[in-house]
Amino acid sequence: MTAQRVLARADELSTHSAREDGIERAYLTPEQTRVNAIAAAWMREAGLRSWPDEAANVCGRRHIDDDDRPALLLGSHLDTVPGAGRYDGILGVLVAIEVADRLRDADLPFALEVVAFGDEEGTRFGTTLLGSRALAGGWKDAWLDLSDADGIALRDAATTFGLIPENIGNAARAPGSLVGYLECHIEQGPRLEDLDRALGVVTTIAAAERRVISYRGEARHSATPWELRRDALLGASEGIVAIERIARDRGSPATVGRIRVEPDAVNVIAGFAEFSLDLRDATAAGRDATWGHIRHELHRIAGDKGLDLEVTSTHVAPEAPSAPHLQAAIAAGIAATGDADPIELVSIAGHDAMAIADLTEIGMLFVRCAGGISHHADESVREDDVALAIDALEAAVLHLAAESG
Ligand code: HGY
Ligand code: MN
Ligand code: MN
Repeated sequence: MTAQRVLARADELSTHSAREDGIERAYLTPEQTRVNAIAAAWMREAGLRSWPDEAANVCGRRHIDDDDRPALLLGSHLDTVPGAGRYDGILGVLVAIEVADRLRDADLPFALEVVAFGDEEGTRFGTTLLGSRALAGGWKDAWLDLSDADGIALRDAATTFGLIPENIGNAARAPGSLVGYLECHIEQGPRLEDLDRALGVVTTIAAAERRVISYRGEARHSATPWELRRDALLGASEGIVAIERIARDRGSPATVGRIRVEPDAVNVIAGFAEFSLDLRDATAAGRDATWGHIRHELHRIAGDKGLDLEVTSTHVAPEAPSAPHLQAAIAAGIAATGDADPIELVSIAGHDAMAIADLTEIGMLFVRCAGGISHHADESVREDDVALAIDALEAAVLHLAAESG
């Protein structure tokens, strides 16, 4: 029953989108306002007192936890990338609500809270994990000056959303107010499916860095002789192919997802080309070593083609290891569903847990998703896997309760 409800609720949330042709729900948008209200109502139905925090996250705490005991926090995010699937983030919030519902009257040695973060993807303002970093105490007021593709400053988007921009940092939870954070999330990779497992334990979340890289040459007529050209788009193209070669050889996932060219005209040699780079690795050291090789090649290309190279880092996150006792609790939860030898996985995808790791210890439960597909409308999960995920997360909470009882 509850897995069916999770899938039905995911379908309902998917209808709140900025676009007609698919799912897009960014931070501080009217779509987020709507899904936050719905999630808050579902939290209340599950026996939680719910409230919006100063950073547009939705929080919930069991009614019976009307004291100031530290809480075990369960959650994930409700924002999406453009053209998203129905389950990235959303599944984790809905599974957390189901577990809270089942444990609404359970006698636990800690309080139980649920959170729905508002900006895990970071696609609107360029940096990511804004909601979870605010809750973890890492908010930077400088982010208020970030702006989106339409030139809307975060400060103004926050005001329009109903926040007080100067108060966003007050979402910070006191150190010691949490005993840990557990996040259920689709794997966003093919490993569980390849190994025919429904669930997996995350050992660590990969280190990541996002950059904006640009080449500046000279816009010229497309009749310009080759030897007189300083073609920024050609430089960027060669750089992007080099990034793939170097990152692949070194096993560091790298993605160039965006490129912008000026003057962007058919018969004009590009004077300017700017592209994004999302670079990851199981460790920050590995990520940085791969970047060193990439940077060297980008500079070589600039020299060869007479271009000016500029690189700006827009987001950096170290690897986030799961705490051993929380990994053990997740493994015990999976074992309680009948999988006696739970699979351990590194998460190459980033998660809010990376931000929460600055405040408390983290653990993650992965759920099989068809073909490992994510950040795409074809994202899908099986109802029986969702049922196992709810059972496993509930069992993990009870394992922690028994351990710390
Ligand atoms: O980029 C990521 O890995 C996450 O989906 N935000
Ligand atoms: Mn996610
Ligand atoms: Mn995502």
